[in-house]
Amino acid sequence: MAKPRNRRDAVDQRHVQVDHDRVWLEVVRLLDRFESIFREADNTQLGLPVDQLTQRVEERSVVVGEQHADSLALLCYLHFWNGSFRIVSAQTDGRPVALIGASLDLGAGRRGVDMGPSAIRYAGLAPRIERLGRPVFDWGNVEGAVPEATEMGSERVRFLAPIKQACERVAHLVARSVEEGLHPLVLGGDHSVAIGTLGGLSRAYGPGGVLWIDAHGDANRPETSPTGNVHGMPLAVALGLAGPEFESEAWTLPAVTPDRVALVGTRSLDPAEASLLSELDVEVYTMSDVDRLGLERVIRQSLAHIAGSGFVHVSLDMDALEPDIAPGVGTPVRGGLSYREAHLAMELVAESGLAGSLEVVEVNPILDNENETAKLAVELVASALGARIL
Ligand SMILES: [Mn+2]
Repeated sequence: MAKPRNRRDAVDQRHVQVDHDRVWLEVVRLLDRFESIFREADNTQLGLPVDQLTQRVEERSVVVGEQHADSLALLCYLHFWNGSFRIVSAQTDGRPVALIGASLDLGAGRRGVDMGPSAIRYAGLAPRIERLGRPVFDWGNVEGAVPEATEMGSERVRFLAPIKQACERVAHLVARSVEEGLHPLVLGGDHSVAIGTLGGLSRAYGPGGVLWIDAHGDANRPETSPTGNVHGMPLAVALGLAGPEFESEAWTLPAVTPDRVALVGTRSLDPAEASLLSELDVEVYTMSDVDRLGLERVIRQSLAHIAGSGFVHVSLDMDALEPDIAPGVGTPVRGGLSYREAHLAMELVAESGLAGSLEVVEVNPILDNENETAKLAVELVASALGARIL
C-alpha cells in the first residue's frame, strides 16, 4: 500500500464496498465533490489516471485531484484492494513551502551555478510565494565543496564524493520537509542535486515518478558520459542505472521507475542516452513533439504517465527554455520552450494537483543577463504553485 503522502494531512481510511464493474460509479458517488483531472470531452467515464500495480492484479491506485477557487488543491490516493476503495492519503497542497538551496556546482563543467539559490532568492522568490497565501520556511543552503580546493577523483565521475555528500544532506532535508508537512522546493545548483531530491522523496514515500523538463536527457552513466560531469547523470542515478558508486545510506535506488518518468523539452541527447531511453519505458517528448502535439497535450500525457503511488516530482532545468529568455544557464541549447510554453507547463502541473515537490536548477548568475533567468525561475515556480492570471 502506498505510504501516506503527508503525515500531517493523512486522513483516516474510508472503506466503500463496491463491485468491480461499478467501481467508477462508486468512486464518483464517494467523491461527488471531485472533478476528473484528465476528463475527455467525449468521454462519459471519469478519466482518472489509474496505476496498475504489478504485484496483485486486483490492486489499483486511483489518483484524484481538485483545484479549488483559492488555488488550494486536494489530492487523494485511493487504493483498490479486496473489493474496496480506501483513501490512503490526502494532501491539501496549500502546504507551506520549505526552501532548500543547494549551492553546488561540482557536477557542472562551468563555475557559478552554485550561486543559483542566492540569485533566485534575490529575484524575490519567498515574497512571490507568500503572495499566493503559502508561508515559506527558508532552510538556507546545503553548501557544496569548492572545486579548486577539492580532490576531483575519477575523470569519469568528476567530484563524485563531495557531490554525494551534498546530495545526502539535500535528501535528508527533503525527507524532513515531507515529514513536517511542508512542500519541498529545491533550488539548484547544478542538476546533480536532483540525486538528493529524488533520493529524499523516495526515502519518504518509496519510489515515485518524475517530470523532467530539460534540454538534455541527464541519463548518462559514468561509462557513457562524454564529460564525466555528474549533472549529466542524475536521471540515470535515480533510475538505479548508474552503478554502485551512487549507492548511499541516505536513499534507496531506484528512486523512480522508468514507467513513471517523462522527459519534456528534450533536444540534445548523447547517443548512449538516446539508446538507454528508448530501451526503457520512459516517455520522451522532444521539442519536435512539443511543436507537433502542442505543449498542453505533451504535459497532460506526461502527467498521466507519471501519476501513481509514492511521489510525483517536477524537476525543472532552466536550460529547457529558449536561451534568448533564459541566458543564465551553463549548457544552453537553441530551440527551447518559449516563455508562454514554460508557464503553461507549470500551470498544468499546478492544475493537476499531482506534484508534491518541485526543484529548479542550473540558474547560473555569472552567465545571466541582469538576473533575468532567476526572475523567470521565480515566476515559473509561482505558476507551478498555483499562480493564475485570473
Ligand atoms: Mn539537466
